[in-house]
Amino acid sequence: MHRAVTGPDGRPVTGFAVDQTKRMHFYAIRSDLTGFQHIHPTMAPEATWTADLDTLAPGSLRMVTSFNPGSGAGKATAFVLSRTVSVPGTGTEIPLPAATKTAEVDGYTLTVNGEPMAGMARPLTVTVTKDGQPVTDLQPFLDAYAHLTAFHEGDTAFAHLHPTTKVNGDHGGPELSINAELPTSGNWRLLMQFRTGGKLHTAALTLNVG
Ligand SMILES: [Cu+2]
Repeated sequence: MHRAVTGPDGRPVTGFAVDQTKRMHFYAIRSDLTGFQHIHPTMAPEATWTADLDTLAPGSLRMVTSFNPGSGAGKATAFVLSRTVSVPGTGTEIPLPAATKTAEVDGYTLTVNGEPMAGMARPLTVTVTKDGQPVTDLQPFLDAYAHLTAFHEGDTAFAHLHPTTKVNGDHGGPELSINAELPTSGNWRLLMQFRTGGKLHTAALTLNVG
């Protein structure tokens, strides 16, 4: 896939600020909030961005990009652009799992505590354990011990949650503090990415926001 970002003057934007170690973050999610992909496109000299997506299942897909122009009118402003694309074929919608406090992935258990409220910044904690023991060897991923992305049920609205835990070497965990600010109430699919032993893991759960 190839695309350019066009500025208010109609010209391609070529200067991008680094945010969480990357100049552009790109996400894809299906309308049923499955099939999450988070990748980092690369920019060619003519300001065209290229991203390699995994194979897409048929159905409706939301694509989201976030970036900070490094100059011009939008300098230092975080932009989120999104569009919906249709992947041809017969797709199956998977019902959204019920809201839970825990998610399992690759032998890890992530427990989310807190009471997120729509439109308010609220603290959440994510605790990472493995075989019942606290995990303390989280490695930095994009300048944090976890990268959390959330998509709203129904309209696939996008939100990004920021860990406030400072990064200091390969020994993050077991508890991560998150500043959760989700704009609307209802169910959000929360994708939690973290790294151990050089491997990236993605845990997911449904978070209910009051
Ligand atoms: Cu990213």
